[in-house]
Amino acid sequence: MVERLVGAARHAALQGLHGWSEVEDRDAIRKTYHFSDFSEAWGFLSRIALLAEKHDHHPEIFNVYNRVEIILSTHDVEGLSERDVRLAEAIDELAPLRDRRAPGP
Ligand code: HBI
Repeated sequence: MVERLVGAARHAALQGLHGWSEVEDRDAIRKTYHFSDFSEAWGFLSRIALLAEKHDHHPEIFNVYNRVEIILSTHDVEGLSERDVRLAEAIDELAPLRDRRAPGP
């Protein structure tokens, strides 16, 4: 049973993500990724589609040429859950370096 993320657990989960921010008018998170061109952006989207099926969790996707915005929330709880955090981390692993956390020392 998935639960809505609230309180300290929610705060910690959001702190652990890189480049994701809370959507203003609903309980969801968003991040924009940047690519050289449409083909690269679409390659990323194809990989996200496979990831979404693997996680049984599906993002909202907005694409304009070389830019991809992803919004994550969990329908089942009408808000943010651990499932969104896990998918956000997995999507980041597919992202170009410029949109990822800098590697540690
Ligand atoms: N994707 N974003 C999102 N939120 C869900 O609650 C969700 C999903 N994909 C599949 C899914 N739930 C299934 O577990 C069923 O609830 C349909």
